[in-house]
Amino acid sequence: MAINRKIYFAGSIRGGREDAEKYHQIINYLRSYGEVLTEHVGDDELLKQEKSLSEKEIHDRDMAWLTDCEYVVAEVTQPSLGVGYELAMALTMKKQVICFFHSGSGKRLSAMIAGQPYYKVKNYNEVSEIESYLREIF
Ligand code: 6IA
Repeated sequence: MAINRKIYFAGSIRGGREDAEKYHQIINYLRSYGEVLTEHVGDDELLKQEKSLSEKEIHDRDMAWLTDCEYVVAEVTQPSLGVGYELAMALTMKKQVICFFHSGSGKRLSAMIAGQPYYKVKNYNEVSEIESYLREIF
C-alpha cells in the first residue's frame, strides 16, 4: 500500500454542514489509502481551529494542498461554492478526481459536475458502499 499517497478530501463547509458525519466516515475510509490533507472538513472541532486563519490563509493553504495531492475525493451532495471551485481547479491541475453523490438525498447534482466526464461521479445510498468503491479505485 502506498502510504505516502496524498488525498485531498472536499466537502461543504459554508455551503451547509448537513452531511458532515458522512464526510467524517469517508475520511476514515480514505485514511487506509493515504494521507488525508483536509481532515478538518469532516471534523467540526478541527474546523473551529481554522477561525484563527484569515480567508486568504485558508484559500492559499488549501490551494497548496490541492497542488500537492495526487487524488481529489469530493462528497458533492450538498452544493458548495468552495467544493465546485476545488473541483474546477483539480481538473485544471489534472488531478485524479472521484465524486460521491448521495442518490437518496432528493437533490440533483449540478450539470456542471454531472456533465463533465473528467469527474468520475459515483452514486451511493449508504456511506458504507463508498468503502468498496474506494477499494476498487486504490
Ligand atoms: O464554500 P464552502 O465553505 O462550502 O467550501 C468548502 C470547501 O472549501 C472544502 O472542501 C474546503 O477544502 C474548503 N474550505 C472552505 N472553508 C474552509 C475552511 N474554513 N477551512 C478549510 N477549508 C475550507 C472555513 C471557516 C471555518 C472557520 C468554519
